[in-house]
Amino acid sequence: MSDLSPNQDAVAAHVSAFEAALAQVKSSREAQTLRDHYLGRKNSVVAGWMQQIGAAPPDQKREIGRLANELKQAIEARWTAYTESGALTERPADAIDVTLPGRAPRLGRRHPLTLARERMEEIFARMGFAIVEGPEAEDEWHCFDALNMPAEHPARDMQDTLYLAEPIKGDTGKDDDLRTLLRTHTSAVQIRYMQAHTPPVRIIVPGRVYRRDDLDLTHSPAFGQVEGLVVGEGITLADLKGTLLAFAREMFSPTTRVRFRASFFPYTEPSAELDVSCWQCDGTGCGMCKKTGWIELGGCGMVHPAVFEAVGYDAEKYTGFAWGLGIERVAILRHQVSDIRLFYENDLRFLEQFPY
Ligand code: FA5
Repeated sequence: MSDLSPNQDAVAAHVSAFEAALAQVKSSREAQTLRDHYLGRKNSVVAGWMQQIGAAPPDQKREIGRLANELKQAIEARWTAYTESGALTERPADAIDVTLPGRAPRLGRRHPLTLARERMEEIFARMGFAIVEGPEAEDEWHCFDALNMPAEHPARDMQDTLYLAEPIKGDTGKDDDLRTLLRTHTSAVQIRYMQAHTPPVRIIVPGRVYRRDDLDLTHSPAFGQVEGLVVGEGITLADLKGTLLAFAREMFSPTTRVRFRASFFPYTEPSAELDVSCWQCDGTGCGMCKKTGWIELGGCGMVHPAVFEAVGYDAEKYTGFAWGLGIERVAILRHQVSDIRLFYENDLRFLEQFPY
């Protein structure tokens, strides 16, 4: 259309072609291109007509100039009307539409094992226990020797314990030839704490421990424990039982009963397994407690004098008790979870069932 030579009909034809094309454009970029085709400084319809003024015979120069101006003003007027109509302020495809309802962010929540650990911490903290932590990569002296488990003790066997290929030196306070392992229980921290503090001691030690156990319904090679240790003058087995009974009643139900079953740990004497009455059947026997009426929670006992000797405490003067409870075990029982593996699979359908 730019080849129409300047005359009154050509002005009208250009203007209506411009209007028709403008009605069809689909983006601001297309509209701009169309405008430039008519009004651009170079190679546009109007610029082409202006150029013809120079080459035209003198008597036509004026008329061509007038027509070019008329065309320019007509196109400009329509362009101005178009831009002022708001048609150009289209939204880019990826723009945020602030008028849409908001997308609610998914709230995170604490893991059921975290909830169980925090609940245990809270109950013992209220009883006056301090919360202490220790290293997961531990040396064999703190994990075994000092706990009255000599070199030939079966727990030190490669079957049970995960040893690091290279020992971590310098942190043992002992012989640097000691092997480093992933601690098999939180009892190692008892030793570290007693080495650094004099009695009275009243601590709990929550933490992760590692064993060469297979993953099954109730076992995992990595799991959590909450250790407890109380040392002072005149501490008795009755204190141990009272403490764990108070804990169990807070954790599970106000009518929960506890019982001690004779057991063996090299670092406690006497030693016991702590059972709590099944709160689903209240001791009459059900699937949860395997018809026994009782559920095992962990090990405990009175601190062995050999342990006090290892840390330099006077075993004649002080007595104490200790325990180690499995965190997964507590969570399984509290929430009636059928399979420990559910805790590790991160399936939101499972995790979202727990109150946070
Ligand atoms: C101990 O680890 C002792 N150190 C506890 C102790 C501390 C006794 C202080 C006396 C004084 P045991 O190996 O039984 O004991 O483990 C304690 C608890 O950890 C078990 O009752 C169980 O709840 C949990 N547990 C043990 N092995 C696993 C495992 N593979 N997966 C999940 N939980 C486990």
